[in-house]
Amino acid sequence: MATNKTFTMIKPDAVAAGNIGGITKMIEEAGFRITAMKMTKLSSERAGQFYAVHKERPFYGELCQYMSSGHIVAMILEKENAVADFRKLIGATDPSKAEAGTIRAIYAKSIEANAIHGSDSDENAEIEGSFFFAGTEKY
Ligand code: RTP
Ligand code: MG
Repeated sequence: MATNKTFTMIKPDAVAAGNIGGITKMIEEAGFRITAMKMTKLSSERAGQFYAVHKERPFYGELCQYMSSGHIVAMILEKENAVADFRKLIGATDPSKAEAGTIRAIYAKSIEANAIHGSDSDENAEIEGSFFFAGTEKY
């Protein structure tokens, strides 16, 4: 059954470019409610744990390096049909293929430095939210 929560992370390229405000504005205007929010940094090891599903992929090493290159902003979001609606709002992984008006079409720099993450299932939204937020931080 679909839940109403998803997890997102504004990636280092977008934080460094000063786009936290622009991106969170788009998220809120699309009807998502931010219920937990944290600015932090990932070590390369923790970035590797977060993206462990990609550990056999050729881009894994670079991805870990990139994701630990600067601050990120982690958020838990609520909305009906949150996971699917949020993936639609962020657009395709490769910004050159992302639909106009999506967050990646507007803010991503490349297929790797693509501004934002969005969970791909309800199960992963729960796992990823718990990766960053303790139970008492998730209201
Ligand atoms: P995400 O998990 O970050 O929301 O992105 P996604 O589902 O759209 O894409 P995924 O296939 O899960 O890839 C995770 C992240 O790895 C980087 N990537 N680099 N160099 C490359 O070919 C490549 N492909 C993927 C991106 O940062 C991508 O978002
Ligand atoms: Mg993914």
